[in-house]
Amino acid sequence: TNTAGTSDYEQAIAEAKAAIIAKMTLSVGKDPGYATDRDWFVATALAARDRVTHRFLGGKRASKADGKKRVYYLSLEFLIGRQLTDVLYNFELYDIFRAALGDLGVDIERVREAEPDAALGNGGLGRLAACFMESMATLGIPAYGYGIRYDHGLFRQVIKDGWQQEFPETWLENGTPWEFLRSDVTYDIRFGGSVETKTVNNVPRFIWHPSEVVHAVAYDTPIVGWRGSNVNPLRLWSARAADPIALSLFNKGDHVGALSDQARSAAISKVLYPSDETAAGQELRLRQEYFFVSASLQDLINRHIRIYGDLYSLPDRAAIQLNDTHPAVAIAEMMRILLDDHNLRWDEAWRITSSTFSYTNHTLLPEALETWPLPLFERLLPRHLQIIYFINNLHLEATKKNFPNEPELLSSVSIIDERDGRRLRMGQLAFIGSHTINGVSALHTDLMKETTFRDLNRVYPGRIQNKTNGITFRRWLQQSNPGLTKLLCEVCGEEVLDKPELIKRLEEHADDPALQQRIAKIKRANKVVLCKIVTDRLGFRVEADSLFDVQIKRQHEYKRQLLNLLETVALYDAIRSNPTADWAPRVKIFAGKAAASYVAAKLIIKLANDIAKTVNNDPSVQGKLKVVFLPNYNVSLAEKIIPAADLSEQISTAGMEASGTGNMKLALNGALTIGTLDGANIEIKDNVGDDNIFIFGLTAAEVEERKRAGAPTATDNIAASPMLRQVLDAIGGGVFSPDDPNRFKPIIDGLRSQDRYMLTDDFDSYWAAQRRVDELWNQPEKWTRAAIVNIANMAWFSSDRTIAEYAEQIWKVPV
Ligand code: 26Y
Repeated sequence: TNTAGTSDYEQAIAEAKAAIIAKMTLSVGKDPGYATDRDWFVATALAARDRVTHRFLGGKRASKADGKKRVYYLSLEFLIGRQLTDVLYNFELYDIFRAALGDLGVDIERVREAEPDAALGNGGLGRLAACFMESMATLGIPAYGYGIRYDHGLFRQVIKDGWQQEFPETWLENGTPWEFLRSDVTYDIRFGGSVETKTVNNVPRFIWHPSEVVHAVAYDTPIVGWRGSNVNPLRLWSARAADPIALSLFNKGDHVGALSDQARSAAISKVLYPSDETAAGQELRLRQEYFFVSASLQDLINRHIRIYGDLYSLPDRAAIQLNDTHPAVAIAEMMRILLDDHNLRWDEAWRITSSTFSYTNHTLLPEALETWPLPLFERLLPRHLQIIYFINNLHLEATKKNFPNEPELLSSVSIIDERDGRRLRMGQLAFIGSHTINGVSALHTDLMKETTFRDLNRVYPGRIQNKTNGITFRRWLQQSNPGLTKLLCEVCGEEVLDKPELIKRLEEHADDPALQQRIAKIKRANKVVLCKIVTDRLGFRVEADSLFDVQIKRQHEYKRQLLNLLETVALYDAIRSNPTADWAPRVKIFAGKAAASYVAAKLIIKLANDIAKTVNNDPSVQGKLKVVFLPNYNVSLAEKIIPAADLSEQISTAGMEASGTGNMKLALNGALTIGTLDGANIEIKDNVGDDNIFIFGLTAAEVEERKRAGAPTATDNIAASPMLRQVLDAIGGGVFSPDDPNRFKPIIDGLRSQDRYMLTDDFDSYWAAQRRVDELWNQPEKWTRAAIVNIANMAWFSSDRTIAEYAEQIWKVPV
């Protein structure tokens, strides 16, 4: 209680109320009586932002003063989602603001929902960057995220007649209250032209005469760490033409032509490439990559010189992390700046560069490894190509010296792929220019060493490290599952919010029926919320007592949503032919977007929807099986599905999913995993124990062996499985597409001939694992016990642990 006789809590609510009303009136410019949900969101966000800003500026002054090493996280994607709850929750203001809004007659849930998702990413890689930003702020690591401020994030998915349609996403339509425009932080980004060679005092100098200049303008979004400990900027670049309008053209009457330069420049930050795992070889994408890399390096070098005077100490004061190869041109850009702008000697420049950069690899799929056609790269970045040639020559010379009798080695470690049309391999460039390269799960890192980077690992041994991914528990547990969080605080102590390892205490009570009932009740409440979303969006009901079996992730063949659909059809048949057996009543829930140009993945979405239509309208499986495809999967929808899930589908072909992070979010929220021994599933299994996870299918080594041997073939597999044969016949014969019986023939033909992702090898084992799921589900105490053991053993998957490892072992910054 304070002097005025009100409690601090009441006073905090009164202050929040006054702040929100002031923002509504003075910044939004509305009378609260006429405010929309969106107005309330803006006013609330601005009131919250004021608190952040004080901390933000405070934090910056502090780190400048003590000369700490900074981390720069370069990523073409940051999949942030909504920020209001993140900010309020991490500042421990959520309850106060909820009460303040409540007093004003406004439901905070509705205010929350008025915020559009910042969907500046495709999937796992982008969301990982967002979790990492939050963890770096939480651990007090001075860090900048650098990326692109896309006007349009990942497309909005609409399902029409079962088909995916893509519509532009418009998160910035009405501006965003979170960002600060820094118009004073603007850099010239140059493209094209030619390179002039001069000799000055017997030293060759290279002068780049670009043909085009675009401006990069900074926008900062503050990222708040847990308990407001620290605030770091996410600095996103927006592209502008150097000249906003060609006035002479305009005055001559060419009103559109006068703006064409502006349009061409602004195109760079217009849209996120909606593609993951397939190399998008477009010129615009290379322009995007260089654009944000050049702006970010100019910015961090300016900062370094301002504080430390010269660039020799850069590696001691800056660690630059490349999130996949998308920013790998940074290696060449750093060399260009050091050589051409600062006149450093090559070996000095190379020492600085290669001791500052490190690179994370997120995939080994050949189609996802970025390469650029040499002519395109040369046209856009002629000076950078020269530098890359030089890097490559030195690297090949050294390799030749160290491995004199292995000429084949040279072609495999070269940055230039000479095979079909000469191409630049960005993975090779990133590897050679980095002091450390990391994979994102134990298996993935092992496979890096054995496959894609085997030869580079011989040439530069010891550079590859593992850093198993993690997720921020603030968003994926505390905010998205308040019911479970409350229970964890009670059972494990409040400190669990700061020390996730204390979740382990839950396991002591795994056999306690009272605890089991509470956990089951929390899960059921979360499922009721999801049921309402299903009814609102799809117009039919699902039963909260069914097993919620979820597969939520980008739509990709290697992730094998199709395997899940085959099992769905088999189950549908089996239930109809044996209706009285002990089937666990299930709702199969799918959500995920396919890249707009990915025809095969889009056809699988259609198949899911066609199967859903048939199954959901068949009275003979009522109460036993439902199929749901929730459209427009995004971070916000994930926050609703994950706490409501009972079963987590992680069923990629072993060796293909680098890590997965949805697998971690689901297990942390008490879903049991059905999965292959792939990516981080293996480490989840190691943590939760074999009895609390449903593992099936070939191992990565067995997959390799079968591919090598070419046997058994899909034909052999199908011949050996009557159930699989029946499923393929049904789908291929048009049972789910009577209006177009041949619709799914390409899918079925693909399975019968090639079966690139080995669904036919794993089908029977998957079916058997699903029946083990049924069996456990029918013993609710045992199921809940397993769920408890899962939750209790997930602490290691906190991104705080991951980031602490990066900090200690890669960046060498204190935590
Ligand atoms: C080359 C370009 C078109 C491209 C664009 C985006 C290539 C790849 C990507 C995105 C890849 C991605 O999201 N990878 C995922 O990274 C996660 C975080 O490490 C992993 O958990 C997940 O297994 C992996 O597929």
